[in-house]
This record gives sequence, structure tokens and C-alpha cells, in this order.
Amino acid sequence: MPKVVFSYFPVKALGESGRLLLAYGGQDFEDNRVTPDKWPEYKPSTPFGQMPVLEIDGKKYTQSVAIARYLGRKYGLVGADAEQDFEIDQNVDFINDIRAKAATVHYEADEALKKKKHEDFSKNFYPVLLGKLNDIVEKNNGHIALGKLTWGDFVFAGMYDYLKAMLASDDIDQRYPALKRVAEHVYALPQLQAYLAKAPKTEI
Ligand SMILES: N[C@@H](CCC(=O)N[C@@H](CS)C(=O)NCC(=O)O)C(=O)O
Repeated sequence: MPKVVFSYFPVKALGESGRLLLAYGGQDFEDNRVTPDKWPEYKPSTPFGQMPVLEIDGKKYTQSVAIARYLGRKYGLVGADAEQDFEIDQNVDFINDIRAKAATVHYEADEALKKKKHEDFSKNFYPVLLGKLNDIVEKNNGHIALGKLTWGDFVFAGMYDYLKAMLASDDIDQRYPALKRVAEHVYALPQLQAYLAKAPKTEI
């Protein structure tokens, strides 16, 4: 067995997809949750000065989506050809566009501007983008792409609580029920239960 370490902050956010995929693949790994006080010391050892970082026998892999795609390929969660792989990539990029848009509001330091942006985006962007994503999932039988379980589902499920926190709206589950189903399906996978039972519970 290779020595595998997965490093990320003690939250789900962009790191949980990697942890879930390793668990799905039956890979033993050290779940290295780096607390913010330890981060400055740890940061220089990471390839891009960011986490998540996956380490396999000393080789470091970074970028959450690239890691998810890589583990997805290892564990049979990819498409059958380039066309199918494109569909997963495309829909995962769309998810990340929504996340990036919400992040510009969530991390805005000027409170007045933050409020204004939140109102604007909640009216003019989120309903369209989340509505489209909800339609995509409905057409895909409760999945992000290809009508079946792929690594894209793990990316979405892992970041869903974080995304909802950034969208700062408490009715996302009710308004876009297909999205919740993606997360529920992933978290109910039998391969994940041992990991989930021991993983710390976090809000985001
Ligand atoms: N595109 C990267 C973004 C990674 C990222 O932004 N990581 C953040 C945590 S979510 C981080 O390491 N922040 C600490 C820092 O930049 O010093 C990915 O998806 O992995």
C-alpha cells in the first residue's frame, strides 16, 4: 500500500471531494487537517502555496478539481471517452463558476458593498445559474453528468455546505431540490460510511 496523506483545512469546502474519493476507492490515508495557526509554517511546502494537497509516496498533487479527476480516473468514476469526459469537466467548471461568483460576495470586506452585491446576485445571477444546474442534475438522473455517478458528484457534494454558506440563502435545498439529492446520494454511498463515521463534523 502506498503512503497517502491528504492535507486541507479542517473544513469540507474544496478538500472534502478528495477525502471522499479516497474513501470511495478504499484507500487508507492520513487525513491531515491543517489548522489556520499551523498553515503559515506548512504553506511553503505546498506546490502552489495552497491546499488541498494529496501526497502519494512523497509525490505531491494539488488543485482540488485536478485531484478529483485523477482519483476519479483511478476509481472508475470517469466517462467512457473524450466526449463523456468533456461533459463532466464542463459541468464541474460551471459549478466552480457559481462558487467563484458567490465567493466574491462572501469574502467582500466592505459590508455595505457586500450587502449590495448579495442583493444584486441573489436577484440577477443565482436563480438563473442554480436553476440551470438543477435542470442539469434532473436531466442526469440526480447526477452532475452522464446520468450516473462520476467524480463530478463528489466535487459538488463535498463543497455543497460551503457553497450554501456563501450563497447566504437558507432556502437553497427547497428551491433546487435536485442539488440536495446529489449530495445525499454521495453521502449515502456504503464505501464512504467508515470515513464519515470518524471524520470530524464541520459546518462548511
Ligand atoms: N483552485 C484551487 C484553489 C485552492 C484554494 O483557494 N485553497 C485555499 C483554501 S480553500 C487556500 O489554500 N488558502 C490559503 C492560502 O492561499 O494561503 C483548488 O481548487 O484547489
